[in-house]
Amino acid sequence: MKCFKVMVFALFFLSTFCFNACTVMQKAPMAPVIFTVTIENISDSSAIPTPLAPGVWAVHTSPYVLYKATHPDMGMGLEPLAEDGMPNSLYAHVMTMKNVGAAGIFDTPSDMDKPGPLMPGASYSFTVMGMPGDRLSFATMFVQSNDLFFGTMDQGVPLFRGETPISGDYTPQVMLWDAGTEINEAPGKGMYQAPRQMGPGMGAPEHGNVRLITDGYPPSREMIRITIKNSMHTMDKMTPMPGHGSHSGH
Ligand SMILES: [Ca+2]
Repeated sequence: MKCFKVMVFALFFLSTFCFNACTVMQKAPMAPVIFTVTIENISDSSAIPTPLAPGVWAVHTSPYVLYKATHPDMGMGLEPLAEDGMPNSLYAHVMTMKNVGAAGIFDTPSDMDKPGPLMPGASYSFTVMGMPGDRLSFATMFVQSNDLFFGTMDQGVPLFRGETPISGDYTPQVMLWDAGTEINEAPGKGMYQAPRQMGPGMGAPEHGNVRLITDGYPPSREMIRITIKNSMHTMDKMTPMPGHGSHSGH
């Protein structure tokens, strides 16, 4: 009788193991999903109409690749992006980070055929690929400022909920940040702000931290709109990425 019980237990164990093993073996690996990100400048009807500037995006696996709230600028190129709308330095540094799978520059407005600032009414658009666990970060200068930029929350926006890719309006997850590198003047009026200064890098140093900024500025949702749409295309259906300056580690 004891031997019979052992045999029953063994059969139960083996059948359970086999079921689980077969279940795992039958689960196909997930292919990367393509996301189209659109940044619309809707500031023309706000209290401070402003151009936006060419910016940087990154898809990454751990947070804080572009900046971290309450910490100083990491010295990787956020300052020229935030003060002068120059994204190349930040892009070059982000590309070298091990936890960044892909990065790029967005710089060509929807109504233009060459790179330039994003005027009110226009949009930047770019595509990224992501897998579960990936996050998206980007930053673009608020041009009528000394060192302000619109950017994702500092941890980045998770591109999946579980294994489901996100899609929709993600404006609430994009904020107005102060890079903490240059003293602020009144928006749209300062002589050291990009439209009026004599050259890049001008203005009084701030030696502050990257921080959210709200006082004296319209809500972000009145100035910028972010949509992220996924297409469940797999890599073998992928079309070439538009624009320049992107690489992929996936
Ligand atoms: Ca500042």
